[in-house]
Amino acid sequence: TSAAHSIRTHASSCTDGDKPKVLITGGLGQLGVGLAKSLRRRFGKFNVILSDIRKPPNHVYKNGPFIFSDILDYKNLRQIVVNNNISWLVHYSAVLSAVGEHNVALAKEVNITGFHNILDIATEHGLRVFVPSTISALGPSSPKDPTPDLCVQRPRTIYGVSKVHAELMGEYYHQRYGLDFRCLRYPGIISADSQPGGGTTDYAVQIFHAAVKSGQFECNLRSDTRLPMMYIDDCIRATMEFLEAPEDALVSRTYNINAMSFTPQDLTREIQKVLSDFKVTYNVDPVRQAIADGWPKALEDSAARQDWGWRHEYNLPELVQTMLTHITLGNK
Ligand code: AKB
Repeated sequence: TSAAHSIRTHASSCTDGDKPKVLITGGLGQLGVGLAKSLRRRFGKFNVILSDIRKPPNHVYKNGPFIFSDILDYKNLRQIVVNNNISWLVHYSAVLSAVGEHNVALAKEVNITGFHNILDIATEHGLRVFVPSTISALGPSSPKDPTPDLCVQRPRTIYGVSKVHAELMGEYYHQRYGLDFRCLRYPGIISADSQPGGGTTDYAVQIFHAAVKSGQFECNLRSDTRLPMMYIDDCIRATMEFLEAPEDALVSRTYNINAMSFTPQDLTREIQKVLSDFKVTYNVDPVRQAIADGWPKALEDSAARQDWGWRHEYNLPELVQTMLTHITLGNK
């Protein structure tokens, strides 16, 4: 499409002078290190700062700047943005769906109060701000297969409520104050080198490690629970392309992105094509199952494909091959 073409033209015309300075919050979660790696390849090692409230493993320090940042500390966040001349902020700090249901007060503080700090600082300093929403922003009364960009959103988790809040607040700040707010609704993300923390889709990462390590896995969702999923490389590329999309290509500020959908049973069968002795048993966690039952089965993402050229590369067979190869090689 012409929009996709203009993104590529824009991206390849980035000169040294207009390279963004990027801050990633929640950088030690499932996605931060991978996104930092891609952003550094594109904009230079020192133009991308990873941050979190925990001390990272040594290799994270070696690969580029890492600093302490607490999104609940407004002054600290503002100082970082000012001292480092930050122009793009990728906001990955969040308490995920399952953990959020066990600690609503913490989820509310991090996901809502913390996000308010991000919004205010981004508006005050004219930053481009990227915040992921997810399938969690939909609920039992949303259309499920597929879920359009615009529809009923009545999630029943604090995590989902906070994601709807983020979508709406970001869009409001965009139209009210001109904030360059960008938001993608991610499916469950599957990665080999990084672990998710406390989500409902986590089984789809853990199953690969168990398959390689012990040949058996106890799944905490029912075998027929169909959810939208995406391999991390697709997620990072989507985020990079969306971050770099010219403002005039963006008809909307919140887009669905979709790749594949599968159930634990589909995933097990695909893994068994490679590891024929792999066995899965089921011990359903009622909290996670109730969450998953309210989520979409697939996201309708034609607007993302049309407006800024999104396309996924990994379907289930490629995902399984790639995950098993990475994990097997990583264990050697
Ligand atoms: C979770 O399961 O909570 C996350 C998500 C889909 O937002 N992975």
